[in-house]
Amino acid sequence: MPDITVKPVIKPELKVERPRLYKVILINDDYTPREFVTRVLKAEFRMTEDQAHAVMYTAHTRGLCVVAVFTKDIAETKATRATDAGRAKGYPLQFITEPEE
Ligand code: TYC
Repeated sequence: MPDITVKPVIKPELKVERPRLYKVILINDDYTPREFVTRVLKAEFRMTEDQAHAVMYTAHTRGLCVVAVFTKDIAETKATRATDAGRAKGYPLQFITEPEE
């Protein structure tokens, strides 16, 4: 009898997880002009006038509005840049980030 040893070949399981996404949320305030909020949304989040106006108006009437979702780094960078644009003009405009469930 030939001595044959069969070695099991174990294929490593490839587990690739999606990166967790973060929401950028626009917060309403009583001071920042609507037109300025719309302009920041267009510039920082590449929205059309209509999209930006709809997001601004939702935050204005409901208190906040989810602007978009990104990976953590991009969400934080965009929220900071958009908040800083308001601060540069003396407005309390605020964009925050929050992980998606
Ligand atoms: N509430 C502001 C005003 O009446 C406009 C505004 C809208 C400010 C949305 C912030 O996230 C905001 N001038």
